[in-house]
Amino acid sequence: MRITVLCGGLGGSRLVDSLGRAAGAEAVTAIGNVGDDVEILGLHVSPDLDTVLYTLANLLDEERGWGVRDETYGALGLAGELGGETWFTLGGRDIGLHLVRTAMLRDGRPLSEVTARLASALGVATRILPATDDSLRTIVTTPDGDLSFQDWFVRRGHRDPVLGVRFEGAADARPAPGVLDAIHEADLVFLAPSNPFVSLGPILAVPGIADALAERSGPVVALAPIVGGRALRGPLAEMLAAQGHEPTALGAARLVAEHADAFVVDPEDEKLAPAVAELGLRPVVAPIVMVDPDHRASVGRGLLDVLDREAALP
Ligand code: FO1
Repeated sequence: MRITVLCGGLGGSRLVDSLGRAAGAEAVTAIGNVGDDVEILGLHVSPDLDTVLYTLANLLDEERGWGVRDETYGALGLAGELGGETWFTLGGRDIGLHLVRTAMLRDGRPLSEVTARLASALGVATRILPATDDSLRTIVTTPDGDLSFQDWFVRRGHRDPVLGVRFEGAADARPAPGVLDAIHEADLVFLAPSNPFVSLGPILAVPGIADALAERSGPVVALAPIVGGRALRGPLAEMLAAQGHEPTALGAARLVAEHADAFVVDPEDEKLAPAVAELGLRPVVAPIVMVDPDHRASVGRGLLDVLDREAALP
């Protein structure tokens, strides 16, 4: 069984981990968002790729949902004393990874190759591909003007209402090597329970990726990023409401309906299944809360079993 997951942020990395624990890490390919990438103190940071890397390498600070656990902040502290920017919290071990990534990028290696090398060095068997090796940056439009993603999310604490989102560079971006094949050749493609605006949106904006999903003969299965009216992490519920969408799993389903065949809701949202079906999506009900690493293998197995029973698998 070959599984490909389009993912961003914590929800995405948890799904990749859950499916890897259920089907084997080598069976899974993760296609990650790079719209959040940011240059801090001269270092290239790829937060969403790193959340997948750190989750699978068992290094993630699971409590915070980003960065490495048990970090120390001596490097950032001195950078601050010297007048460097400190609004983006980089721990010492995390900085080690960014140093190596940045050096390899400056040597002219593409982000996809750099990511593969980092994964291999960390003992991660799952293939992690950036959606593109080209520059693509998420820009958030707010009442105070346009902000780069991390300015909006971290520097300003995602308090500004989001009026719209665009992806700078997307029109000229090409899918990274292996991305389209991973979509075409997988038995099963998942759209992770990631924010559809700022995590899945930048991936789907890369020309060729949405077409590859549409051309598949096998199923594309999206997972609800909202359970019981709450996003498990992040500002999705507020973003849905601010843009006139229902802040529920159904509101999120509407945003991915054109790209998916099936939509999985948690048993807590079973009552939304008929409305999901009206969107032309096959509703699937299965536990999808993957917060606790010890529950992830069973969530992954449960998902694959229910999709198998519902004949959504080949
Ligand atoms: N999120 C924060 O809320 N504050 C931070 O200081 C912060 C630092 C950071 C450093 C490395 C990294 O990989 C992620 C980091 N994040 C931080 C998370 C990140 O901004 C977002 O979670 C993602 O971009 C959204 O998917």
